[in-house]
Amino acid sequence: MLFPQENTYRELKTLDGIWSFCLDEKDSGIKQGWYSGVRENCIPIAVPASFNDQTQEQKIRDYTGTYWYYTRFFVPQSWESRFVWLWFGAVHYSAKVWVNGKLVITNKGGSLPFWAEVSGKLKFGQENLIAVMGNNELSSESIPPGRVIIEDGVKKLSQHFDFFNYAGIHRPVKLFTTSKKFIEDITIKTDISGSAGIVNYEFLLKNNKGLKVNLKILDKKGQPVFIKTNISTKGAVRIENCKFWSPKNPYLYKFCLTVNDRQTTIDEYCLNIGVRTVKVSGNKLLLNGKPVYLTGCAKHEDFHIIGRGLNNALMVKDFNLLKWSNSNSFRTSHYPYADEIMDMADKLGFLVIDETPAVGMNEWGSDPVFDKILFNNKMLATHLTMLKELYRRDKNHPSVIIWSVTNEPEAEDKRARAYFKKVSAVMRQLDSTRPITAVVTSKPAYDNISQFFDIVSLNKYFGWYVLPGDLNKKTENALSAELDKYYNRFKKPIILTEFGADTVAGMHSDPPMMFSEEYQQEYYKLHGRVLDTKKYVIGEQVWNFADFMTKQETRRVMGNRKGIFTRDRQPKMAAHFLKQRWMKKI
Ligand code: BDP
Repeated sequence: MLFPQENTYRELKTLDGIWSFCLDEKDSGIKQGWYSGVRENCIPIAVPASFNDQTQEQKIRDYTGTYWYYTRFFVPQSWESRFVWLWFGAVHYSAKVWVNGKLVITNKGGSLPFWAEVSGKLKFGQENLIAVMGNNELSSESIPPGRVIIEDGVKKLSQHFDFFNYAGIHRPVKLFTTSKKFIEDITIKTDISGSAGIVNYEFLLKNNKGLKVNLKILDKKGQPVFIKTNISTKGAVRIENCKFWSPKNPYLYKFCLTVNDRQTTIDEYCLNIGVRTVKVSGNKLLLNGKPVYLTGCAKHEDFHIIGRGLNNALMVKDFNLLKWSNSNSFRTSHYPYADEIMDMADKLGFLVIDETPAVGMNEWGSDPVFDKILFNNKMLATHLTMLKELYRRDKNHPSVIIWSVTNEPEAEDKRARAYFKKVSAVMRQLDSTRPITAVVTSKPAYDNISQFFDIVSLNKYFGWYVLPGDLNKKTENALSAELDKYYNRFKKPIILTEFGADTVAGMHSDPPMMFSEEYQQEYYKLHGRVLDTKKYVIGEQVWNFADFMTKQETRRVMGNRKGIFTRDRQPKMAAHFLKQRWMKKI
């Protein structure tokens, strides 16, 4: 299903707002029929947002387990003859949804949309009830994987990633209509031939008997550059003197299909498309045939009170800060971001490394039991499903230039080889038009997985976790040697996808000491000096865009402080330095 859209043939209602929320600590909700009515002890909670930071209850903040959300909504009588769809942008991690007491959706995966056609369950011209049962437990079969442990009768998560396991209805909830015959999917792949753009398209119609489809491609001013009636489900269009999509000119055309049933138009869908190519050639990453160098940040969906929830003002602010800092790219570390963010990246011309939620696939230190469940077949099956779901959702975004299939798995583990051979093969099968990568942090000689990918993406913390407090030649040499070793072994272009230093804003020290703003700035200057000597390095993305919440640990000061912006989006000294540095790089 395509992202919900409103037009003459599709109506749309948002169900965002204040819902009712209850914990189900004993996991007894289903047995007791909680799906058929709002529980008396439920409290108000905002959607979209994580529930964790909305109350004063520690139990709710730190909750691991099953939870329930409810809302009532009105469905107009006029929708009775239509298909009515219920759409969730994302619910972390798994969810079951009931409409008026009837089960309509079961979903797994906390960061991609899911939906169902619910017309048969609705009361038209009346009030209806949605009940959502969510659960934020992670297991050996989930992506990301995790493990639930019980301490003093309370469930806790053994997690292997460094961000708070925020949960709830994180993204918008929508109700929308289509006719019973409708456009279900569109796939666009673009190419360049001289000054012409080639738009290869394919679309899928639901209940397609006797339908005729017309195509119009419109330029930015709404002028048609291509019109054809009665097109087949697959074809190619040539746009002469095409304006290619790039960060400097993120030109979007509108690809509009209309569906006619005899003489009547019954559906329409307009998709923003950008014509561009991405290729790895030798040591270079080519956008529209020209080398491009990535500047920018790895991010998180994270903010005070709303946790991982989508907030439009925050999204706009973040894009403005990225622009301000002369970032031309970001990585959706460590899970797919909201549809709305991807649309904005298309419009504003950002180059996105789009990452699956496969983070924390390592057993570093804390939980030996976890080691046993790593890389099992069920984990692989979920991982492959996530690749497919991510591809299906983001395949048409010109901003998506690289797929990242994982972050920092245990790449030195022998089991990782076969696992990522399969993962890379499936990703390539899904999409041959974009380079693929796996973000690693292993030692170059023991890396079992980078061989399967087009770009080596490295997370390296010299001057922080390695050689802490040292911003001298020793660190500079160690970083330089590590990059060379990686390049010499794999002979592939490298992106430094993470490097950073925890920095408490307002803390100063001269000479620089760890955690001060001066240290972070000098740390980035040192990295800049090394990166500038490496011809095979095609990009740098600092860790992190902004400070973000993590679980409580001795090494975290109310969260991870490696942001170049604070959690409330104010620049630290290093942000000013990077802004100047990146001005010369883009
Ligand atoms: C990297 C992880 C990232 C962490 C970061 C850190 O990819 O998620 O937040 O380290 O420790 O290894 O700050």
